[in-house]
Amino acid sequence: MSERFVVIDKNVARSDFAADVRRGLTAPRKFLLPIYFYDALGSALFDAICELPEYYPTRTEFHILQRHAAEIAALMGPRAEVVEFGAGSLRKVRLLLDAMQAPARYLPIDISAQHLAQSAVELQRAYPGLDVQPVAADYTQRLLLPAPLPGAGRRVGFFPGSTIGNFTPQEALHFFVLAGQLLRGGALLLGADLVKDPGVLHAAYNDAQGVTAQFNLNLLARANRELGTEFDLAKFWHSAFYNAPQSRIEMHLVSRERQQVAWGRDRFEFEEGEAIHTENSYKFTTEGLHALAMDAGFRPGPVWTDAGRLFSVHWLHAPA
Ligand code: AVJ
Repeated sequence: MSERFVVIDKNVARSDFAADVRRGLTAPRKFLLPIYFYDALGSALFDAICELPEYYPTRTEFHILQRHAAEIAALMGPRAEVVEFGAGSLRKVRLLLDAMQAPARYLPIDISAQHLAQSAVELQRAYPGLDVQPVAADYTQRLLLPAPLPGAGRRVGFFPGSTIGNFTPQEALHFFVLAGQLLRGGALLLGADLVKDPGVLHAAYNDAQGVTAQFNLNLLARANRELGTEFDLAKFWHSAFYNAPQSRIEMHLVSRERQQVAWGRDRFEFEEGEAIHTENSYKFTTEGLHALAMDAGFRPGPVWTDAGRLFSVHWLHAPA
């Protein structure tokens, strides 16, 4: 399968790194968007994060899915189609496909057609009988999916990894509204990281090997590579802390000194200690997550967690 088999959504938003960097670094409180973490190096660093002893979410979610795959597959029913939001978790969707009764189709949605084509080829090879139909689209915006196949069962959305934690509550609600429209009459299988001991959270985003710091600093390195900014990475440090009132980990890049960073003829000014906010990673309670989903018309179903209550996987019935 090559990229020409990817369905390209009409409105697939061209993300504009240069414009977003300019906007973020000229704002009164500087920020960069976490979507830009994931160039080739950033994606490799994220894969390394997932293997770290301190970073529990990936392996905990995997074990929850593994343990409850049969029950989840029963809820999905025969000939279901899986719509995955993002194309980054082939290992996780395989757990579902292996447990499902005659999965009809797999529709990964991702903004990167190239990334999609790659993972679709891999999955198609492993499941020759499965209809794999990648869709290049921005799932934070309204999009169109191919019509259900004749005789198909339920349409089930799959949004693992607690990627929903990168959204503000308002953006999360918006996501649920859009997903509800795509999954009408079906369901959403969602992974959400849980509120917990701040010490455990702190360790997960401040790993001893410094991989998370590299992942965060790669935003500046990427801007240097792709845009020609002149960030000196040694002059910024990785800061990650739990903001308890907002139930979120915040990541920042903090300037070690007063400095100017050149970008062509432009200069960005930093005070000593001034931060660029690079990510929020919201942590949820089951009640909080259900409240958001219900506001968008979803009806709560089973919730699965691990023994340590670190992570949760939710079955949410889509609006009829
Ligand atoms: C991919 C957004 C779920 O928030 O834990 C990992 C990204 N950032 N370490 C998360 C991330 C720092 C991750 N998500």
